[in-house]
Order: sequence, then structure tokens, then C-alpha cells
Amino acid sequence: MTRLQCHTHYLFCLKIMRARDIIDRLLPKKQVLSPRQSASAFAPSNIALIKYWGKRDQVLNLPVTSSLSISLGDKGTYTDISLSDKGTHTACLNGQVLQRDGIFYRRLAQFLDLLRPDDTIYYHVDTRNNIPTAAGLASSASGFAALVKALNTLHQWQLSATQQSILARMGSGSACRSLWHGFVQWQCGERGDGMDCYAQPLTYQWSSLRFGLVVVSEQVKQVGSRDGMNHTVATSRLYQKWPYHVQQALLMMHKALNNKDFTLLGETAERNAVMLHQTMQDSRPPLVYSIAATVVSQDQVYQLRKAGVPVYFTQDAGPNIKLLFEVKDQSAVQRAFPQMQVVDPFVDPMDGKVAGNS
Ligand code: 2P0
Repeated sequence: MTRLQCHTHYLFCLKIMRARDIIDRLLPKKQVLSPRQSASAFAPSNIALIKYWGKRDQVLNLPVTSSLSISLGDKGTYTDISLSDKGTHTACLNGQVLQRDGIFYRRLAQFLDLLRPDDTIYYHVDTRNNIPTAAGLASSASGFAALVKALNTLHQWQLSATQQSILARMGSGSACRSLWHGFVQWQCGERGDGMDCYAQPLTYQWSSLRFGLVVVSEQVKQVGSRDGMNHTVATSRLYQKWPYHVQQALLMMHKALNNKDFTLLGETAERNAVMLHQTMQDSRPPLVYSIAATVVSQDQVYQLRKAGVPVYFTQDAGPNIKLLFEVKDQSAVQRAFPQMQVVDPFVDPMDGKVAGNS
């Protein structure tokens, strides 16, 4: 084994031990005895208006700062789970059987190994994303959230949404925000075991808000979020300013949501995304997710605003951008971005009515 492999193996063992300790606290033994044959769940994808970037604990996915997102209504992941007698976990993603040596399968299987009540239990997982293809939306967030919800039903654990948020966070940080619809805040917490680090729904409603997904590239990104954020924390001098910036941005965002001030919401979200990408670019070597077409699209947004159309962008760990606007401006924005796919974040997948948190 090389030194790197030893280190990776050590980190993995550490993760298992610490995560098991937390799972044992969340899932008392008596709650794991009578699984159903199968269970299903849906979780929405989410887009952060104030981003999560950087961990204070890489094993438990504890973030440096809090973050605030909006869930994407009926866009997300549907997951069916059942017990399997094949002696191994099996999984399908969008109808394709996952190969055991693939990254996605390995992440899924490690997570199932952590959560299963005992080592003799195996699952078959069938998961489908209805997120527009290659739109640059994180399906891992809705994927891990839907998986935790489905396991909770399968084993009749009766976990609270907060407890499920803690479990989903251990699969992927941003997944802890996908347990709810509407606006959601993920509190970074302070505790070393992360028991105060989970997302919570916010009561704000904004049914006229829309997202426009603008795909400028369908290429798989070269640096994933996980590696990208670790690299930024380790090498970007600008990262020192990130926690203060996020703290201020969260205050502004709450003010915007409280007063239904769309300009403040858009400006705060856009500045946070720009600051994130400047901070990434200050890493050594620089981490650059934008491509030329990203910059062109961002310039189009600035031009639209100059022309009097209130539209803002946000950008995650990839080249595609997401536009924020109100439904009254949809046709003006669509004219400038004919390829844009519009998402209504407040549509409930179950009944088509406007959903929110209360
Ligand atoms: C966010 N992103 O707040 C930020 C903005 C990407 C850019 O959360 O390592 O896939 O699994 O905790 O959750 C992507 O990070 O990372 C992310 P892990 P995750 O949405």
C-alpha cells in the first residue's frame, strides 16, 4: 500500500467509526427490527442562494459556515428501496444498472453499509432523477436525502426530519437541505459530533420566484465539489474572508426574504456566487469552473438588468448558471435565453399545489 492509500484507508476507517457512533445514537437498536419489504421516497434538488463551501470536519461533512437554499419543487430524485437476498447491494440509476467499480455505486454502498442495522442486510436501490439533463444541478443532494427518507420508511425508524437531515448530511453535505421544500437554512453548528449541524425549513413563501437553468456546457467537470472545496480551503488566501462574507450575506438574505425584496435577494445571491468563484480562483493552482460561455451568459444578465429586467444569476461548482427572476419577467428573460429551462420552486410534487414550510 502506498502512503496515500494508507492515508485514504485510515480516513475511511475513521469515518466508519465516528459515523457509526452517531448512527447508534440516532437509531436505537429497538427501532431496527421489523423492516417492510420495500419503501419509496422523493426528495427535491436544492440550489443554494448562500453557498456551502469548505468543511470544518471532512469525515462528518460539517461545514465552516451556514448556508441557505431553495428546493426545486417537483425536480429531484425518486428512490425505491427493497431488501435484497443477493448478498450485495445492487442499484439502478435512471434505469441503468450501476457497476460495482463505479464511483457512484461505491459512495452509495458505503453509505448503505453505514446505515444498515446489521451486516447481513443488503438492499436493492432504484433511483430516478427528473432533474433536467446536464443542468448542473447536484443530484447527490436529492439522491442522499431521498435514500435516507426511503430507509426511514423501510425500517420504520420514525426519525424526525432533523435526524434524517443529520444522516443525509453524512452522505453529502448539501443533501441535508433537501429534506424540505421552500427556503431552507443549514446551521453549521459548533459541536464536534455534528449533532447541532442540520438544516431547518424557513417559513418564507415566495410563489412568484422562478429559476432559469442555463446550460452552457454538458461536459463532466474535471474537479468535483468535494475536492474543489478542500483545495480552496487549503490554498486560497481569500478563503479567510469567506466566513465573514457568508455571515453578512445570510443577514441580508433574511432581510430580503422578510421584506419580499427581490432586488436585495438577487444582489445578495449573485454577490455570494461571484465571491465564491473569486475565492476558488485564488486557490493555487487556481480552481476555475467558468468557461467562456459562462462569462458571456453572465454579461447577458448584466445587460438585461441595464435594460430594466430584474434578473440575477447564481453559479455552483460548474460552468452552468441559474437565473433568478420573478414570473412577471419570465418572457423577457426567456427571449434573452431561449434555451433556458424554467423551474417553479414552490410546486409540490405530490399535488401540484404551491408548497411551503410551516
Ligand atoms: C452548495 N455546493 O451550497 C455548494 C455550492 C456546490 C457549490 O454543496 O463533499 O456535493 O458531499 O459535502 O454537498 C456541493 O457540495 O459536497 C455543494 P460534499 P456537496 O450547494
